[in-house]
Amino acid sequence: MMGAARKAARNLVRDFGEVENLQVSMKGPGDFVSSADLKAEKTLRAELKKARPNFGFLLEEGGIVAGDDKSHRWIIDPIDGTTNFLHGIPHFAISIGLERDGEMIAGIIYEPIRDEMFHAEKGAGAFLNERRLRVSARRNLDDAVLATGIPHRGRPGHALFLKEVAAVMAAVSGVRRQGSAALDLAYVAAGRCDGYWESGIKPWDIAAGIVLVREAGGYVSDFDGKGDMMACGDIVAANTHLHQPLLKLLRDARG
Ligand code: LIP
Repeated sequence: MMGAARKAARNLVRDFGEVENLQVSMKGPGDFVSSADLKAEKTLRAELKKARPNFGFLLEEGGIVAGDDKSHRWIIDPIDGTTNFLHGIPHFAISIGLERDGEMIAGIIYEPIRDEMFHAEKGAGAFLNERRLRVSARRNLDDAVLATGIPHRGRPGHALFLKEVAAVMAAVSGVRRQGSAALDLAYVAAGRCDGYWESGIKPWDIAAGIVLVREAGGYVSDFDGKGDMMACGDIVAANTHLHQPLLKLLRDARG
């Protein structure tokens, strides 16, 4: 997984430097498909197929690709933070999750500009490069800095988000909208953010980050506190002390 990400990142970093020359085709309001995205996904798919020929894929651009091995599939976002990438904002990542029988068991999130490889495997811990990761130890929302995603033009949920962020910003030390769900989850695992929430998110945005947060000692759920994030597209991730208070704050705000 790490080798595939590093190989795809070589072209990605070059393309990032030439972002204005990228051929871009509109995939929907506020959402772009870049040639870099498609090239990266092609490299990732080829490398992972070499390593595990029978695994299936769920790809942001390529969709579902069934494998002979019905238990395992790769869940891939070749550029999480596509809008940042196309605007020349150096905050994006390659995200690869591995699912076994419906459960996420491994994930890597590679941020090539800073060369930060976040990785985790179920039962083996979470790491940033060689350093072991633990979620933050903050016990009170008052002291917390939380990450989130803000729905933009053409995305639903504007009114609901405004209720959520009104409640959260009145209760915490800071809210950050960084533009990459995968890196938001990696930052929770690394203790850089104390929590993260977002609605309307895609499985490939969060598949790897779910493993990272859990292996770093944090909690991940949907708004009901259950584990349905990949299906419903709602996610709340935080350290052990803040997950329940954040869930309650959001549930009360959403009514
Ligand atoms: C992005 C997510 C981000 C969300 C954006 C977009 P993409 O993924 O990582 O958190 O708010 O709307 O979905 O499209 O860059 O892979």
